Amino acid sequence: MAQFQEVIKQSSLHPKPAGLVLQYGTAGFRTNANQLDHIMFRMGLLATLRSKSTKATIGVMVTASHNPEEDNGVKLIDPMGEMVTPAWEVYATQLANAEQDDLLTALKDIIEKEAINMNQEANVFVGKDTRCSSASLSQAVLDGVSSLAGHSKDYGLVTTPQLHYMVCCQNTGGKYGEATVEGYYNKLCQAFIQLTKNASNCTDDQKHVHVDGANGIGALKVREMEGHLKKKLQISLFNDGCQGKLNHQCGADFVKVQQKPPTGVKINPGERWCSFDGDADRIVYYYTDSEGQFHLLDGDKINTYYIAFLCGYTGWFRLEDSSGEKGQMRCTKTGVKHLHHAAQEFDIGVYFEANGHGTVLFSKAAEEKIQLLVKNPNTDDERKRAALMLQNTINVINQTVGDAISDMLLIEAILAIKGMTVQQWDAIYSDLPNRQLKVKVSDRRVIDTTDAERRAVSPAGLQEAIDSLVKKYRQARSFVRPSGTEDVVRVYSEAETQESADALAHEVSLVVY
Ligand code: 16G
Ligand code: ZN
Repeated sequence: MAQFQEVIKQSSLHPKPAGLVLQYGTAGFRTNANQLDHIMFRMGLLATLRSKSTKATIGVMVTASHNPEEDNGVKLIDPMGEMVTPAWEVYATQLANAEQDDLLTALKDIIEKEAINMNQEANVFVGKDTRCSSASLSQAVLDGVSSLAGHSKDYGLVTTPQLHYMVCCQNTGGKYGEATVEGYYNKLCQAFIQLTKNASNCTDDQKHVHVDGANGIGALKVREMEGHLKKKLQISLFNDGCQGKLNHQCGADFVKVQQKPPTGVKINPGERWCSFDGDADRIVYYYTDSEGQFHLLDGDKINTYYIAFLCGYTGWFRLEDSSGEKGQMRCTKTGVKHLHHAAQEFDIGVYFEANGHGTVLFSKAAEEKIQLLVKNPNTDDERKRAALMLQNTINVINQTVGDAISDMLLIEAILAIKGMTVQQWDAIYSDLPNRQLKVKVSDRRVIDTTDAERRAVSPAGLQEAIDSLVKKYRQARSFVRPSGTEDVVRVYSEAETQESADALAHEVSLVVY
């Protein structure tokens, strides 16, 4: 068929190394950049098929997030800006691993299974992070799209959440916003400025945040955005990519896992700091106290802070689930797609991973209710104020996915509105001391878990062994699970003291090994 001639021709320029097998993991393909050219080309093909199948624009983001500079990766974005649906993750793996001569068969297999009309138009948005390898790899994606006669728009350097946002804007006919980076800044920054009008007597210190950009795309985009904030927020940017290496000794993952500030920055007591990861979809906050002690505010602290803030206003609208309950907690497996899915079931769903990835989702019904109250001339002042507060919160938040820039703006706005310091936010509750370790094993897939990855069901005896170790310590818990992004097993432990948490993590890692 003529339509596949171009695929054959182009794919020979992006050949697959024979025998190489890669999996579409928790957040797409991710490995050393020099193994990814054929994967990128093929994800261009797959995104084109997905676009034809959904009759909507699909996104392809070239990034390896918090991984080292040498790595790269790719994630597919579905029409509403969410992560691609699991059935298509399976296709992604099949297409990626088909040997060169079997590529057309694999492609046709998907076309047949999904009954795709190949005459349907296809549109694909492509974005990339600042890695050296991203330029040629995103070109490979574009080649894949064009070889199936799909249309593409190359957004160039954008954060992952920005690309999610563009896809959602495009597919909602502009209702979510304008599908441009400028439109993104305007929407978020205007909402931030509106929100902070509710902050009385904000001091200069309160308006000042220090950002560790992980030497990545987030740093670039914060610089671009700054002017839109009209001096309502002062940002001191560190690790802006001019000198340092991406994610090296800096960034949200480093700070969260090491529980210490980025290397080489001086944090004065009282200063408020945050770190982004390499594609700016995660954020963590921190500060040091007058004794020089480091304090981390991770995804859990952000989550609870958002909930406390929102609860202050939602009471006015009777936003509750059908069972009549005001609030509910759910746990899911690791990975944004699982959390996002669970949060969609609520009028207002707030989700975060401890690593700093999270956002707030508002149901259509909740948004409409809030809008009605804002517009209704009979709404009394107090209600109107609350409704406006929620409306601006909706506009500052990137509902498609966790977004370091958007989360930073909302956190900064809440701190300003509440007149709170980062220390006061931190004091809302205390975390138990905890430790995360990774363990190299010969085959991590032998570990299978249940109960949102909190209990191991195989290998036999593992959970019992963990249980008996946990019993040795006070206020202790420990979980193990295979990583979805690295060839390791993750061990988490917490206990009454740091020494106990460390010892427990160590002992559990010996059992896993
Ligand atoms: C990916 C996920 C993140 C998850 C992490 C776990 C997305 C966008 N990102 O980075 O949510 O926490 O994987 O990795 O889904 P791990 O299984 O190696 O700990
Ligand atoms: Zn990331």
